[in-house]
Amino acid sequence: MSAALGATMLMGIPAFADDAVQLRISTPAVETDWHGKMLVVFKDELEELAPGEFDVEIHYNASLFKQGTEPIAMQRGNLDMAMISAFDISKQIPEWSTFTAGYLIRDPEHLTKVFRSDIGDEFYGKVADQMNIKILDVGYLGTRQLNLRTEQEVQRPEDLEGVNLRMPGSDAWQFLGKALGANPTPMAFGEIYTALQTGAVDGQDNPLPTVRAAKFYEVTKQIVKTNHLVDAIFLSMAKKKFDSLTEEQQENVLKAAQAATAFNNEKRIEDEAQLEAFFESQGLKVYSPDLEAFRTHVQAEYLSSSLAEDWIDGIVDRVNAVK
Ligand code: KDO
Repeated sequence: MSAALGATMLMGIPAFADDAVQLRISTPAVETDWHGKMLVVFKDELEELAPGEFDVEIHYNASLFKQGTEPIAMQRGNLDMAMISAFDISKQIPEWSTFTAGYLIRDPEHLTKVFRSDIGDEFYGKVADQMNIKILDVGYLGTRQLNLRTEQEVQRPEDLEGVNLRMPGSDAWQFLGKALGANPTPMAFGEIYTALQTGAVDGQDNPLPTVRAAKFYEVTKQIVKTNHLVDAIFLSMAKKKFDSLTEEQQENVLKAAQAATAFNNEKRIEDEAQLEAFFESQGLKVYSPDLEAFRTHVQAEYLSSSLAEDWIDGIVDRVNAVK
């Protein structure tokens, strides 16, 4: 033990061993959103399971890597961990765009069951083999809803014609915006608030807990509960890093990841059930549109798209069959 470490321990201040494994995590999330807090749970849980063995550093607000560049940063050995989306993965493994499709996954329970089934094993295996990224667990990011600064009521996809809807910057995200009937505009998460405030965009889509955590309700007038995507976030580690851990450390990392996603999922589901009242108290209109019209339109757009050409035969039926 080094003299410095010995001295710090004597003072009762937790210290990391000289050889603690550094885990740097980068995320565009704000610290107060549930998946932001989920990373703290991961860190604390790991510290409890393996005191002093890991030095977890969390970087919020895309301060370390730009949104969407995390997989490449992990692949290049510049980043240890991130929460990546099916959209990020589909850039490198096209069949993953299956999980970017609107109205496929039914609810958070279905999401967890799908990824803890043989479908998850198969799709995670591809990410490990083709991207050198180890998915530790799936978390529920929430069900995406439309959140607009305009006042015109939206009941059907036609009502979104000409509406400039901010969507994250990748083809698969832009496709989702188009499939909803809107005019999608690519933009990083960190730029949304100002864009809504200045009118550079007419709206954005995100799950309700994120609309609150990022304060988008301050600069918008309505929430249209389209439920268009039951969205996932995959807590992941560079495979090289994961493989460098001892078997016991790997087990502890996986346990900590599961505790973290369980915390996130529980809080998020609880919040989604009660946030409507909060937004109304802030003066927003919150309502359900013609869901059948949205579902039919979006599903037809996906099934006839070039994205679906890359989907594995029978995957939609397999996902639907998970009960
Ligand atoms: C967003 O940019 O709208 C999004 O919700 C996309 C997700 O995949 C994820 O990157 C998320 O932002 C960030 O974690 C910020 O909450």
